[in-house]
Amino acid sequence: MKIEYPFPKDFLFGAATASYQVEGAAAEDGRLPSVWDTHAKNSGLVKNGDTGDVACDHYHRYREDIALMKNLGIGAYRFSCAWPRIIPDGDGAVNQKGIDFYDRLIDGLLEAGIEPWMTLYHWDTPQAIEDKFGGWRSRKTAEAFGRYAEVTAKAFSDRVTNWFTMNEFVCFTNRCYLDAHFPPALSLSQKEGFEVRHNALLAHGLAVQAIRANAKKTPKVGIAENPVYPIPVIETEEHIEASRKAFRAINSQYLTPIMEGAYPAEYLERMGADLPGYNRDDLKIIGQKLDFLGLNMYFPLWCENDGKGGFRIIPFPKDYPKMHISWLRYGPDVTYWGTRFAKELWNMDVYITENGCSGGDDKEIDGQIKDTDRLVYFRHYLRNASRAVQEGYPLKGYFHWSLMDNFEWNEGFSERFGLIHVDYATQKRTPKLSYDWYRQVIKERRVL
Ligand code: GBH
Repeated sequence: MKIEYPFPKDFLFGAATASYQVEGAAAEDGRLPSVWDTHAKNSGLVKNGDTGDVACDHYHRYREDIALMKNLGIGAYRFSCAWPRIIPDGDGAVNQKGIDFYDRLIDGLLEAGIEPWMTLYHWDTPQAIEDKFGGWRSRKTAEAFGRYAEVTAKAFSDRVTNWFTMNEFVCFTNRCYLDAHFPPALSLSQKEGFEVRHNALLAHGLAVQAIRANAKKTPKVGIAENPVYPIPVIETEEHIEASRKAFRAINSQYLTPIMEGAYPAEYLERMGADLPGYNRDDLKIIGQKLDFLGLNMYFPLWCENDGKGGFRIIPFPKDYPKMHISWLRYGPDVTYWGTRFAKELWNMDVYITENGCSGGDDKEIDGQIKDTDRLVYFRHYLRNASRAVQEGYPLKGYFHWSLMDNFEWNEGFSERFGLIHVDYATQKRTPKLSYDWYRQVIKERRVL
């Protein structure tokens, strides 16, 4: 029997980027600094002092990038809109030139037959919002975000149908205000951490409302979240059930309240005396039913039944296989189990909004990077995505992270996640072997 890993005709293949990571043009056409501009310049936490000032210069080279997308054959491009371009000081005047850029980008995509899938927020909060309100420490930031969502919906919803409010809650809440890792790199108290997360969740909910209230065509609204993925060590009912339970429990700070409109009791208990007062009515806004669930999938945690009705996460052994970037453990089954648990727990349609890896990208033959490391990763994560579809789980699409090499946050330009190589000195784009592979996969609609 020949084993195939097919995808149906309506399965959406795409690729993703984010504003601060690719656009550059940081001080152009009225854009004011975001917290990431400030962090890159002043914190000392970004490798080699790299910044997103120029990045891939996508702001000017988007036409060339769209041509590369078209040649790749993707049906959709997931990109993010920069809040500091649209409302540079966060809650004041709208900057028409910022809107004009996304108008050009969206029109260019549509001309090329590529659907624009817009993320409203991929971590680039206007610096003014941090300065005026204390960023996500304040409810005012959530309100300002709601207004920003209204402005973007009014501007783009005649052509954009599919929206993501936020990208990866943990990366702009806990990582920023508790772990001193991303801007503003603070180590606040647990109590303040809860408030930060609550305001961020509320901002998501207000944005969902704003998009639905202002869209010119019926929109589809979701998030692009990066939950933790416990997956069963052995595919037996006892370990599957333990892993499903773990998936809901471990993600109780973000995904579970968004899906269920309530903070799970275990989470509130764990907060104990650190639990601040909060407005319970907000949970109705936070938990509005979404049209789909976007999940960024990179690595799983291996999980087993602990024999006492609970679960146990198994730490990674010392030499567990990983990709180039230190945290990226290899675990291709995550695309299957992430989809399956989202369906079983919450009955949601799923899009994989990010999946990919950085590579050494050090083998070049005849002018092309032969990224067989990325290729083996990609092939096996996609096979598991195909398995989910074939078993009837509602996985509707896949976006590869990333279309091209870009500014990898605190790692600067030292980690390359692209299907397309970018020479930052010349801005020359060169498709890697994995780009050719994905192109063929999309053409044949099966994993090759
Ligand atoms: C995504 O982040 C981002 O959306 C995207 O912008 C980024 O470029 C891409 O993936 C690649 O990183 O706690 O030490 O085990 C992924 C964010 C970073 C979240 C690693 C989990 C685990 C680090 N992930 N993090 S650790």
